[in-house]
Amino acid sequence: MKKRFYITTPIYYPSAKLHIGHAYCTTLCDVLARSKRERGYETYFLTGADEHGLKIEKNAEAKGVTPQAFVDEIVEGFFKLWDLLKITNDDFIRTTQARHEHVVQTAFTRMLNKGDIYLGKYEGWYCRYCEAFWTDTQVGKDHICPDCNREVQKAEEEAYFFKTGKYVDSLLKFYDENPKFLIPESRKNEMINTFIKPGLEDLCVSRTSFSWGVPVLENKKHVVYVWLDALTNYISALGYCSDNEELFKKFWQDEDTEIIHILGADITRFHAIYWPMFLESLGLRKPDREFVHGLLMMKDSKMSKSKGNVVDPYPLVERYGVDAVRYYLTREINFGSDGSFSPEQFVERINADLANSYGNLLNRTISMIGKYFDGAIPEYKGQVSEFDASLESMIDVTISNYEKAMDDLKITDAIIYVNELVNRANKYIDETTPWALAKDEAKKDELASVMNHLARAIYVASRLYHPVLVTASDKAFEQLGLTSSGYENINDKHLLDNLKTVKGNPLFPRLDPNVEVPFINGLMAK
Ligand code: ME8
Repeated sequence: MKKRFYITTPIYYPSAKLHIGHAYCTTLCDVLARSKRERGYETYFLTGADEHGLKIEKNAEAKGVTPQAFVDEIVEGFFKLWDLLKITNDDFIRTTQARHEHVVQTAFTRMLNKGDIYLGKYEGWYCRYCEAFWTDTQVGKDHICPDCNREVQKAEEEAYFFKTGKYVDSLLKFYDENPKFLIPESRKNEMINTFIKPGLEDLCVSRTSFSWGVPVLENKKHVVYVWLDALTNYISALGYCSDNEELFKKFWQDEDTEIIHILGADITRFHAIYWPMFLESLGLRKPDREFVHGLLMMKDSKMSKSKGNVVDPYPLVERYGVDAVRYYLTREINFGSDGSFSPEQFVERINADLANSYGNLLNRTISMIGKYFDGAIPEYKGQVSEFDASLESMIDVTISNYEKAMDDLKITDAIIYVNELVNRANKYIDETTPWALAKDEAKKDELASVMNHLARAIYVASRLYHPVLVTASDKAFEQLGLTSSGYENINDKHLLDNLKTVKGNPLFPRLDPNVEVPFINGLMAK
C-alpha cells in the first residue's frame, strides 16, 4: 500500500450549472479522499473547472458577456455546490488561471521542440458540443456524433497535431504491464478495439476557429485545443514547472504516492489514451489508476447539461440534507456501473437504510442505555454470551472488508458491509432480548455486555459511514457521549466505557413517500 494519495475529479465545463451527475462524481471522490485521510494517509484531492473552448465562447456571446465573466459566474455556483455537499477538496484549479496557462504553454513548447507536435491541416467531422473531431467510421453514414448523438459538420483548418503513432506501442505495453491502470477492465478492451486497433489518428491540439483558449506562444493565431489544455490541470495544480514544485514532487513524482483519476465513461479515451501519451512525451510518470464510473441516466437517456434534462442537486440537499444525498449517490448506484435517478428509489433508500436501520439502531440503543443504566455505557467485559462473540467477530470482519473495498475503489461495496453490520446489530437486539434480561437481576452482567456491544457496533458503523454521512455520524458520536476520537481508535474495545450518552433527535426522520415522491418529481419537471 502506498503511503500517499492523489485523487482527482474531471474538471467540469462551466458552460451551464452542474447537475446531479457531476455531484455524483465529486461526492464519490470526496468519500474516497475523506476515507483515506481519516485512515491516516496523506491525501491531496483536486477538482476544478475547464473554462476554455468554443462552447463557452458561444454561450458567453449569446449572453452578451465576456467569456471570463461568464465562467466566473458559473464557477461561483460550483463553489456553492461543493460547499453544500461538504466536499473537502484541497485545491480548485481553473484553466484560466495564470498558473495553469503557464504549464500548458510550457508543455506545448516542450512537445513541439521534441518533434511530438507538428503543424498540419485538419479535416474531419467536428462536433461543436463535444468539441471533438471524429473519423468517418465513428460518425457513420448519418454523420452523428458518437458521444452526444447530434449531427456533426465537416471542418478543415490549419492545426497543430500530436504524434500519437510515436507512443502507441508504449501505451499498449503500459496497459499490459499495469492491468489495474484502467478500471473496469472492460474499458481497456474498448480503448484497444474501438480506438487503437482501427488506427489512431494524430490528435489535433490547437484551433484557429475560436480564440477563447491558451495562446500557442510560437504561433499566436492558434489556441491550445481543449484536451491538451484540460488534462494538464492534474499537474499544473501541483505546481509543475512553477517556482515551487514541492506538491508536484510529493504527489506526482514520488512513487510512494498513488495517483488516481476518477472520470466518467464519456471521457475515458482522452484520459486513457492521450493523457498517458502526453505524460510520456513530457518524461513524466503515468497515473496508477483511472477509475471509470458509470453515468446517471434519466429514464432512457444520459443526463447532460447540453440536453437540459437534469436533476438539480441543490433543492435535494436543502430538503433532505447533505447526508441523505451523499448516501443515496454512494449506495444506490454501484460505483463503476451506470445507474438511474428515481424519486421512489431515493425515498425508499433513505427510509430503509438510514431511518429504519441505522437511525433506529441508535435510537433504540440510546433509549435502552438510558433506561437500564441511567445513560452510562457499561464497561467492556469481554464476550459474555455467544451472541457477543458473534457480533464482535462481525465488527472485525466488517472493518477489514471495508478497508479492502475502499482501497479497491469499491465504495458501494464498502458501504454495504457497514449496512450489514447495522442489520446484524439490529438482529442482535432480537437475539439477546434486553427487555427480558432487564427483568432478571441475575442477568445484569449479560445486559450490560449487550449494551456495550451495541454501542460499539454503532460506533464502528458510524466511523465507517463517516466519509459519507459527514454530519449524521458526528451526531451519533455525540449521542454516544464521545467528544473526540478518530479512526485510530476503531479497534479500541474500551473506548466507550462509562461514557454518558446524550439522547438526541432521530438522525433520519422517516420520509413519507406520498409527499416526497411528488415533490422530487416536481423538481425534475422544472
Ligand atoms: O468532460 N452521470 O466536462 P463535463 C454521472 N471538461 N456523471 C456525469 C454525468 C452523468 N449524467 N454527466 C457528467 C468534461 N458527469 C471535461 C473534462 S477532465 C481533464 C476534462 C461527470 O462538465 C462525469 O465524471 O462534461 C463526466 O466524465 C464529467 O462529469 C464530464 O463533465
